[in-house]
Amino acid sequence: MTAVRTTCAYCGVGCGVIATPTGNRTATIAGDPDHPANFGKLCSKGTHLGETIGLEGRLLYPMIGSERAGWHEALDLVASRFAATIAEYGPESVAFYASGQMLTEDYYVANKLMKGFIGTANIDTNSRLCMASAVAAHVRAFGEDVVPCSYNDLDAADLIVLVGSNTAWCHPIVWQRIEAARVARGTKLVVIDPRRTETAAGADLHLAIAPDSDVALFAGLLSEMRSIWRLDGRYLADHVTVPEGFWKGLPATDVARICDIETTDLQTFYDLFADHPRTVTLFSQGVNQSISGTDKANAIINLHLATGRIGKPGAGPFSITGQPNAMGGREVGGLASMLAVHMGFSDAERDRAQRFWQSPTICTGPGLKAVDMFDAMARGRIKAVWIMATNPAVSMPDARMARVALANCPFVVVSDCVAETDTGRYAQVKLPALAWGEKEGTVTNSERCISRQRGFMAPPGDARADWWAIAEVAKRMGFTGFDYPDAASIFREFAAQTGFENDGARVLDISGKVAIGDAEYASMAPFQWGGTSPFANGYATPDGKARLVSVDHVSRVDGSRAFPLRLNTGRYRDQWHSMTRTGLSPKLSQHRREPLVEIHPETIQRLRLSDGGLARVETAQGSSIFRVAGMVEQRRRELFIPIHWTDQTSAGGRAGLLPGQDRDPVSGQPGFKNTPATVSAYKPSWNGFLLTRDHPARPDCTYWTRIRTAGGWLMELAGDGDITALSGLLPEGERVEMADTKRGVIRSAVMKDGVLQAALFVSRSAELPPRDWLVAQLGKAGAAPFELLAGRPATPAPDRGRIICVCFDVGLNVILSAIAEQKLVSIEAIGAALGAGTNCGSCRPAIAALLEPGKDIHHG
Ligand SMILES: Nc1nc2c(c(=O)[nH]1)N[C@H]1C(S)=C(S)[C@@H](COP(=O)(O)OP(=O)(O)OC[C@H]3O[C@@H](n4cnc5c(=O)[nH]c(N)nc54)[C@H](O)[C@@H]3O)O[C@H]1N2
Ligand SMILES: Nc1nc2c(c(=O)[nH]1)N[C@H]1C(S)=C(S)[C@@H](COP(=O)(O)OP(=O)(O)OC[C@H]3O[C@@H](n4cnc5c(=O)[nH]c(N)nc54)[C@H](O)[C@@H]3O)O[C@H]1N2
Ligand code: SF4
Ligand SMILES: [Mo]
Repeated sequence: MTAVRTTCAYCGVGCGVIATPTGNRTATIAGDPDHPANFGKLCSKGTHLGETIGLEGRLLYPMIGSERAGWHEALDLVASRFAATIAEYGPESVAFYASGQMLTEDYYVANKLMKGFIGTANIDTNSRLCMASAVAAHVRAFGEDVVPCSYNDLDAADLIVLVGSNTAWCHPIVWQRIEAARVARGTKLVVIDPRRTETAAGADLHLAIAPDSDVALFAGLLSEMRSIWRLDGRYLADHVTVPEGFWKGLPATDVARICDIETTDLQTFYDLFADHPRTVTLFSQGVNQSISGTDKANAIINLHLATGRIGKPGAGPFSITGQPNAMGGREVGGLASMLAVHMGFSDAERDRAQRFWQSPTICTGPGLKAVDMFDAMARGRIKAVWIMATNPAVSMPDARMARVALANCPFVVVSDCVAETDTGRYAQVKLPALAWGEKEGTVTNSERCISRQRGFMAPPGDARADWWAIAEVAKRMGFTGFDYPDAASIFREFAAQTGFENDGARVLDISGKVAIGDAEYASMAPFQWGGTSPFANGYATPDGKARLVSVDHVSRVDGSRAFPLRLNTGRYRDQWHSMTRTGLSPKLSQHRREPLVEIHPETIQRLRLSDGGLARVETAQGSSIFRVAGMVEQRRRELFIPIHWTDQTSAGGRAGLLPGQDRDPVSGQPGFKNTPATVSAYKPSWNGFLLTRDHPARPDCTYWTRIRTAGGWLMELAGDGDITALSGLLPEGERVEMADTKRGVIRSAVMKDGVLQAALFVSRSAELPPRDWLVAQLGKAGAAPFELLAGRPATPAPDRGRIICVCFDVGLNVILSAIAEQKLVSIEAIGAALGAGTNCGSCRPAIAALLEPGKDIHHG
């Protein structure tokens, strides 16, 4: 079968992928050597896309309640309920909650329907939780939401500053590009992050600043550059408006204290910045997800404007996007705070949009932002909502409140490709969407490069494109202008809108593609809008000048005696959000098997927790149980937890329940990274784990988590009380066991024709056998029953240790002994000896850490 060029399903780097179908829903995946985002490389998530394209767990048919329905019936119901709600309560009583994982074509149709036809701007997206602060900062500084950088600026920079970005894990191919620049031209790297991440570990300088002290840091840096005459007076005079009192408002002293870093480190940062005019400052969620997120982003942009480090090769403030199409959503106008194609809500802009759409009405002003939208549902003001390609019951701040809101909303529609999600449980109607590898359309990556996602598999069941479902509902609501035969026709209309009465006022203009034919769309190569210097002809303000913005450098997150610690949340290298897709991949599930709460060893001791034990993390919003991991990489009194586990995969590890709804006043983006919290030991009366080939049932115990393995599933379990009922988790079959429930021990294995089907280990002491060998036996014959019950082979093979390289299955101990025995001193030498790190390269930072003497390798 023929190879298809498409774009990766995951992050905003937007790597080109070549997928070659090899059978029924199987494909080989390779990087596209011609794609300008990755030139053939793929990270671990992209590399293992092939493990996620089966039909396990897919939503294949529309569902009304718990009944399978036909599309006609489902669409009629959605249209009639929306129409009836609008008729009775007005357009403001309905909403769409969309996502940066929709394609531009899907997003365009959703935005047009809501803002032009239903007539309210109550369409917001998960980008509110992700990019909204960067968007707001761009608009304040540049007059338009345009990222002024491109990836090739990273190749040309002499200094790269990463702020609140775990690039090595979350944008691995951009990270590899940064590494290449460091090798090629000695580019200096500074990482600003409270945690010593793998990104920070290899940097020239890591500033482990106090949470939310970024504004002080960047305002301080700007003040310093001014006092040592490093501002670009010419650039300021020609291209920048400076508000009154701006310079007076900058803090000059106290910066090291506010940031809680050494003055010498601060000075090193100042010196590096002063000495390297070609600077790129790349930022993501440590900046955006803050109650001062917009000010943080503007503090960074201010610095670049005032030093003239923008619009030149190798220089600029670079907000990197999270989702594959976060940028496309911003372009069409999917945020409630934008109208369409980078226009706001002035009379002229609304009139222009209405004439373009030839729509019966137009929204009057901004709509409800995500948190306000869910709040309005909770209060009964939003009575019908359509959620597309996002899982807010997991990902909203104070997820318990989001669930209360969903439960209170009379009509909830959920479009997803997965049948069972935490959000789907609240839906009256579920609509089956096409998934990656089936859908057709475009995405825009972090550097404004638009590229095609192409299908290479037939749509399964009754799944249909999101744009199609939205257009069908629009037609059923009696609206004209939604007769789209295909994605290409929508793309042409979007392209036309970007150029409509634009006359150079907005940088976003792809109207050159208006007349693109179907064949040309089918073969469209990636292209960047705005070029490498999008503001070359002036900024998108009336006077063509950018604006410095006065920022507030005091963090206002208030703790209390009950919650004296700070809770930070974020991502793991090999999982994607609520794990609906990466969770299907055994390879990707090896990197982290449980949700950990990372805590400094001193804090662990002080709070009498046990490293490797369980602990309950609690905030004013809720609590959840995590596995404790002692990490010297954490600041003291700070906690870090991952966002990936859901009700589908665990009873615990639920990050979403913990952050509050406090948000940035300008962007409305929640402060996910700095929540007052506390943590206490949870000491279960027993611990255990279960291995099964069949999809395991939900156990009834206080703590469990489930992940995929090559042979089935691994579940970690812990709880209180009776353990006898746990044997019920095992399937029927020949059982071999060694149970002494009185003493609190169960060791059982279920065999069929000598093949291990399942195994259960429970212990009232904390002692349990290691998992790796047993995991490898699942679904296989060969191990003797006594070996299985012992949890190890009679002649033990050397323990490989935790898997570091998922591509080649190379364990920690294998690498450590190779380093020691073969005297390996570089990542390259390890690669040559073991293969580790030579495929996707995502584990290279972890391997680098093993080469650092004295490094804590326990969880790293
Ligand atoms: N593996 C993987 N990659 C992903 C994703 C995924 O789910 N998994 N999701 C994608 C998406 S949608 C997004 S938005 C991106 C996010 O990409 P990142 O922003 O890189 O990821 P996060 O882990 O959310 O947070 C980044 C860092 O911000 C730090 N931080 C916290 N508070 C502060 C602070 O006050 N100041 C500073 N300077 N730093 C702080 C955290 O310690 C953390 O290390 O990743 C994308 N890529
Ligand atoms: N505490 C905390 N919370 C956070 C964050 C944090 O750092 N900390 N980060 C925030 C950020 S940056 C983000 S981006 C969000 C992400 O949070 P979510 O958007 O809620 O996470 P996903 O798991 O990516 O949800 C996407 C859903 O869409 C489905 N899907 C995939 N493709 C399609 C498609 O083409 N059509 C349809 N209809 N469905 C599809 C998937 O199966 C999945 O169920 O989380 C936010 N929440
Ligand atoms: S960096 Fe990885 S996840 Fe992101 S687009 Fe590229 S291959 Fe996909
Ligand atoms: Mo995101």
